[in-house]
Amino acid sequence: MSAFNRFAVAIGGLAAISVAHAANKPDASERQPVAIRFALAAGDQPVECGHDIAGLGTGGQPAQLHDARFYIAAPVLIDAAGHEVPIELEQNDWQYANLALLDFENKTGKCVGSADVNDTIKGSAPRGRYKGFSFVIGVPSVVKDKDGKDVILNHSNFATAPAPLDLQSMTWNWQAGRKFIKIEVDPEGGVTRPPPKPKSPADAANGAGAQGDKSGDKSDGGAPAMADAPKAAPLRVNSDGTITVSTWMLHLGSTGCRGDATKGEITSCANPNRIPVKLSSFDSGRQRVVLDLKPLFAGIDLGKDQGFSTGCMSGPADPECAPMFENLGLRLKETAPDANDAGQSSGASTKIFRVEATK
Ligand SMILES: [Cu+2]
Repeated sequence: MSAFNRFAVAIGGLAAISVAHAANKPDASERQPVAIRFALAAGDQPVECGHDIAGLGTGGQPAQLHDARFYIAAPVLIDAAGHEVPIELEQNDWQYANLALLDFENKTGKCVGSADVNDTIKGSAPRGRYKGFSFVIGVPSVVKDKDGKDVILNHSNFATAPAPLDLQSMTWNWQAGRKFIKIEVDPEGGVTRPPPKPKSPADAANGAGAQGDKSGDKSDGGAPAMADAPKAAPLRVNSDGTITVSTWMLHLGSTGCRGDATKGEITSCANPNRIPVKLSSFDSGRQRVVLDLKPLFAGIDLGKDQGFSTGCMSGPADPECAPMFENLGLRLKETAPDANDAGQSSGASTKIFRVEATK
């Protein structure tokens, strides 16, 4: 080890100690800027709107990106001693509190959404050397502001929420909160699926926009009700009664939420569906974090959907959510009745992120 490196490690150790004793916050001169880049790929190919993506899922057909956005929270650097040091995020249109939105769709090709993209989180951390990085996929229910007051993040009204929580397209409904991950692809030839079930009279009575207690609506496999309506017209109706639609959708978010979010009651969700991600070896100066669509869609045939949402919208009964949640590293269902561990990390780390050198 060079003298320079020994010096840097010693400084890193001091920084970690001062954080461990966190009583006095290091002043600005003891902090360093942090920028962590993210990328979207399918194996070793970059994924972009308007370009065919090869090799996703078991069907073998190419697919085009339709949407690709996700929220990360609580970004943390890990030093050589294993201490976790929170990154303080800059506050801007992509970052609020300890939350950031990453956006890889630019509204070209088949991509919907907005022209803006964001692939980097920016902030600062105590000066030091760090060897790892961790974060959570998802939007926290509540964070504390500077005065120790609760700020509701997930279950807030997008129309009055600060950016990046102000996007209707990343919202399910007030009670269920945000879509943590929204990844949609259009496979060549479309997605063939059973026709949607006719609504029961009870559903009809509650109206198309019903919220509140409808979030556990079994007609969508338990996904938050109606938030993804209106459904696009099918590309075609097939002679065997199936329909073919254009887009396979992953919408991950909390389900089984209770409490009246419109009254500011903190809503609790049976299935939080937030994913902890830990990259034990990561150098933000030379590497970036890749969300890899190949492991995300492993074991899934994008050309066929067996029921409920086209794709997986976090519904515990949706057939496509079983392999998808396994790939995400989440438990789709409780391990035993009343175990209350559905929607938590399965204990296996998520397969969808990897680290690669920046070019
Ligand atoms: Cu499905």
